Amino acid sequence: MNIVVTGGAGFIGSNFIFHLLKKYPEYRVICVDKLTYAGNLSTLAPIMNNPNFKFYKLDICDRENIYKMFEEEHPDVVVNFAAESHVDRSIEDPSIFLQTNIIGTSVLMDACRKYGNIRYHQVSTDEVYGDLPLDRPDLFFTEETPIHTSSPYSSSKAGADLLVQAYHRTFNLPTTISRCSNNYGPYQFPEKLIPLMIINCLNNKPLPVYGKGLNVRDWLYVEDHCKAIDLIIHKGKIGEIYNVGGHNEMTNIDIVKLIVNKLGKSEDLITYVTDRKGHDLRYAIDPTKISNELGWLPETKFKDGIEKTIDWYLNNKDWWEPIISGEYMNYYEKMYSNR
Ligand code: NAD
Ligand code: TDX
Repeated sequence: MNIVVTGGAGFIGSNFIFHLLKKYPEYRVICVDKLTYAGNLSTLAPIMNNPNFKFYKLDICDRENIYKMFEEEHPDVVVNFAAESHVDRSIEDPSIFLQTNIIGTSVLMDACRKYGNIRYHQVSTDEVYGDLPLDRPDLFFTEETPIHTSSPYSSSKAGADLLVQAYHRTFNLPTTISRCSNNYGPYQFPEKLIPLMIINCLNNKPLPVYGKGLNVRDWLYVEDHCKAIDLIIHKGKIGEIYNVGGHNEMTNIDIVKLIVNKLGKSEDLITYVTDRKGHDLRYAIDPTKISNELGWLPETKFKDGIEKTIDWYLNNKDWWEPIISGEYMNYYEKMYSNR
């Protein structure tokens, strides 16, 4: 089996490639990544010489070269992780989100149609459902929850999801979509909550909590997300959407305090800053469908996953130090100074 994984130099895509190469040594994995600020080739260094792995530095919007890659590689399955993925950046400048997340998705699906109706999986997000109120813990996102987006990021992901459903209905393209909650684990870019807080703690820098820190996210260890996608591409029903989440809701402030305490730092580092515009209050996934139909269950408890993640950042400074000393510093200054 030849599997094209787009966005494989990013956080979840790289974890998914490691998962595939380990579990299916007979598969060929072809990674396509533009290497934006969020893509990191050093993540893939240990597998670059694996004969079952190939890397293409390529933009998913580049139709001509995407078609060439399909002609060379004959994929059986395409799993699309490639995206602009950070909500705060989408608020600063939405345009690249529309380009990569919507146009890129259509280019990949056109290639799938052109080269033999190839199986296509879209990695989407629970953010397409908008948010839930904080005072209704009985409510969860199901696959039937209407799309109702808040940020340019989530709108672009929702636009892509609608296109995927349209390509399935109109062209009979064999598609599936997964909508997962917040992931955490190794190789996550330090602009996202958990790695940002771990790294700032280690550097004794202020910990910028948006608003009052009471927004709720539903955290899932990245390996559990990878296992869910593995099940969907092998056993999922064509044309379907699967929600993925582990019923692990926490407020942001509780996450930050937990990290501070695990690292033996002072809570005085916590600094409340101006809230994110349009900030979603609560995400909470109902994963009943994927559990009942495909037997998926989250395996890593948050208390173990967060320990593994903190240990990973402690032991892999070589991975993140070059990131935070480069262009990221300009981003950080722009986002957080005088906030
Ligand atoms: P990430 O930002 O860490 O990685 C994205 C990768 O895509 C990077 O390697 C980047 O270089 C690449 N990329 C960006 N634009 C590209 C383009 N035009 N062509 C080719 N490659 C391009 O993101 P992530 O957190 O790993 O998220 C992966 C996917 O999962 C995204 O589609 C995201 O919407 C979705 N998702 C993420 C989470 C989460 O908590 N991180 C949760 C649910 C869904
Ligand atoms: O410095 C911060 N301070 C803070 O309070 C940052 C970076 C975040 N936050 C808050 C905002 C959110 O309520 O923490 C929460 C999590 O923020 P992010 O890590 O930016 O994630 P989120 O906006 O929830 O989106 C993530 O989950 C869904 C991913 O980035 C998306 O790609 C995914 O689709």
